Amino acid sequence: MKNGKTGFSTRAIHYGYDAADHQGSLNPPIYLTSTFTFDTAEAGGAMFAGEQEGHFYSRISNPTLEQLENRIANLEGAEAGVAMASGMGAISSVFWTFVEAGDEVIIDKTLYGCTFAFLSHGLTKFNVTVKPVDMTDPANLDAVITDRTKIVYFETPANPNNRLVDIAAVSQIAHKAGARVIVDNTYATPVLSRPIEHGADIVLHSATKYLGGHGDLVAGLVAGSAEDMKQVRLVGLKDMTGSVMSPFTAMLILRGLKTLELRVERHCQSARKVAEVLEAHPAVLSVSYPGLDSFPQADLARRQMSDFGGMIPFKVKGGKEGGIAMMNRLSLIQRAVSLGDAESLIQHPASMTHSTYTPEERAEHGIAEGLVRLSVGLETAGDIIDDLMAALSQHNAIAA
Ligand code: 4LM
Repeated sequence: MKNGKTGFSTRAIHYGYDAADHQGSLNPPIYLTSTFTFDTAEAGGAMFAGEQEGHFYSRISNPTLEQLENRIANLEGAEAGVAMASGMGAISSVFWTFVEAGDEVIIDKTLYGCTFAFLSHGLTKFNVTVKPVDMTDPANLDAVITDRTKIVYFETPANPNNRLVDIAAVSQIAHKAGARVIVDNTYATPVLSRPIEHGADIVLHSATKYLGGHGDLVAGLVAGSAEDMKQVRLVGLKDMTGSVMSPFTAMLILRGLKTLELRVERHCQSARKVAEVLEAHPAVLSVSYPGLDSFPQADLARRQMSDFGGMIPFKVKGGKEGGIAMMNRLSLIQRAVSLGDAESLIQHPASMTHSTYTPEERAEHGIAEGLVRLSVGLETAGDIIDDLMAALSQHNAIAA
């Protein structure tokens, strides 16, 4: 099982683990230890000097985390991975590794709210120039990129509006200018899209979402070349953020990965049905789902993704008040942020996940005040649809 040539689920279940090395334990043991003993003082010194391989302190590496890091690297088609305490821990650790004062970073206009806040309102305090551009057209990147640009960063599909970025086209432009391409693959997961295969350098995740998959943990993962991941571990993680994942959390994500492909298939199947029903409903103004023919980037979606995910942003009649009233009438679908869980979740980006943008920034970045965002869960699809239809039928009466 070590050649990486078996199918996705086989690798998600087995890659890099041999029970024979662990007294026959079917599942990897959890190494609950902060530190590791040295055979000799010289051996310890050699590890600190990077001259000898081995674990020496769990902020830097731990065998349970290593298991998970190797597995996500394999699933993303990367050489190596690093586990972090949260998606934001992963994002900030990567940026603190590769940028310094005077550098320039180009980001897509649509990003998860706290990512946008970290980059546009945080990193800029340290004399890093952060330029948001609309990367749905790669020509916009070409127009502003310079030899000072160190990182080109985007999500595809983007949170919350599902806009897509052409990874291959953007990577080509970025690489010509000598910049690293970093993709947040939280929405697509490696089941639906593997950005490194399209030319990206680093891929990262909020593993809190689909990878964990059960709404019971907060975690982040990064994958890329062995050299980049060494830097991320020894600079971003070890010294700049200390954003280390707990071994318990690593075990839960290893468990979640076993069913990742199965779960994502079901999320996609149900989301397609829900998106179609929503689009046909008279109280719904618009639905942005990459699997719908009405989706403006449907061709790119088919080229870059094997299916279209479980996230549905949509607008109902009555703007923000209309959306919020509809949310309050739901009973099965839970009002909560986060996504990728077994439970269907709904939230209002402008007042919740994207309240970190100013209203002017939201207007400029295409994040509508009336948008609601549904994360389609693993419940029976008909029950999710019934809940939405019940809420929308009342909505129709009120909106009329
Ligand atoms: C949410 N999202 O949207 P941690 N990257 C993407 C994300 O959606 C998130 C993060 C990174 C939501 C959280 C409340 C595309 C988070 C940040 O939350 O730090 O694991 O990930 O509902």
